[in-house]
Amino acid sequence: TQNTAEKTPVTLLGLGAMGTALARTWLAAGHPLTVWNRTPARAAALAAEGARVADSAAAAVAANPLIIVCLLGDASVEEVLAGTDLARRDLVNLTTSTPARARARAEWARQRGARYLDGGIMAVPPMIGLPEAGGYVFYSGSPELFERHRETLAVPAGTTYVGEDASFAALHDVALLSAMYGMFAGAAHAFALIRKEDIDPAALAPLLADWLVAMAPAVHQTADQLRSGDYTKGVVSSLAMQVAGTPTFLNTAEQQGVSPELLSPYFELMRRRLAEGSGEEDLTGVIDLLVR
Ligand code: FVH
Repeated sequence: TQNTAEKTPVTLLGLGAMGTALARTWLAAGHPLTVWNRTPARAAALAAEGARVADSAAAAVAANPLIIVCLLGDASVEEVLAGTDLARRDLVNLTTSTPARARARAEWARQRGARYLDGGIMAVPPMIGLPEAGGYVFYSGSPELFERHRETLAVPAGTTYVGEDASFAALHDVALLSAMYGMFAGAAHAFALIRKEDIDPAALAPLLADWLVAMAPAVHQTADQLRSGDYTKGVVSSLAMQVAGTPTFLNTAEQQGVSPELLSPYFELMRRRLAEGSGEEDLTGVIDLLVR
C-alpha cells in the first residue's frame, strides 16, 4: 500500500485519451488526484478509481498547487484557464503547442502569479506508465519548478528538461515529430514502389525498419558537422555522388508508376547545394538552404 500523505497532490484538467492515461498513473502511484473535464462523464471511471472530480475548472485549480493541463489544443487551454485563479499555482501544460504560443503562455501565467513549465509529450497513450515503452516528455520553463516536481512528473513517463526558455519543449517536440514524418514519407514511397509487384509488404517491412535503424546514427555526424562548420568532415558518400544517383530513384519511380512528389523536393535541394560548389560535402548543406 502507498502512503498518499507523502505524495504531491495533482490537479489534472483534461481527460481525453492522454489525460486519462496520465491520471491513472498518478492514482496508481498514490498521488491524491483532482480531475476536471468539460464532458463530466469521462471522469466517472477515474472517480471509481479514487480521483476527486471537481465540478469546474476553477474549483479544480483551487484544489491543489500543482496544475497539469492536457487539453486538445491552445484554444481549449486558453478557454479553460480563463476563468481560473492561477495565483501561487505551479502550472504545467502538456497540451501540444507551437513554441511561440508556449513562450507567450509562460508570460501570461507569470502575470497571473503562476510558475510555468511547458511539456511536449513524446509518447502515445498506451506508452504512458510503461517505462519500458520508452515514452518521455520534454519540459522547458522554470528550472526550480521542474526540480520541485521532478518526481511527480516522472510518474507517467520519463522526463527530459531542455531549458529555461518555455518554448523549447514544443520546439523539440515538433522537431522530432517533423523528422518522424520525413521517415514516414520515405517509407510510404518505398511501399508505393513495390505496391504493384508480387512482393509482400510484410516481407519488406522488417527490411525497411532495420535499414532505417541502421541509418539513424547518421544524425550524430550531421550534428558534428553543424557544430564544426565543416560539412566535409567524415564524409562517406559525397553530395556529388548522391546527386548523380538521383535519376535512378526518379526513373525507378516512373517505371513503377509511382509519383516522385515525396522525393523530388529533397533531391531539388541536394542539386541546389551541389550547384553552389559543395560536391565534396555531406548532405548537411541542405539544412542551410532550408533556414531562411
Ligand atoms: N493522443 C496522442 O496520441 C497524442 C500523443 C502526443 C501528445 N498528444 C497531445 O495531448 C493533448 C491531448 O490529447 P488527447 O489524446 O487526450 O486528445 P483527446 O482524446 O481528443 O482529448 C481532448 C481533450 O480536450 C478537451 N477539450 C477539447 N476542446 C475543449 C474545450 N474547448 N474546452 C474544454 N475542453 C476541451 C476534451 O474534452 P471533452 O471533449 O472530453 O469534453 C478532452 O478532454 C493534445 O494536445 C495532443 O496533441 C496526444
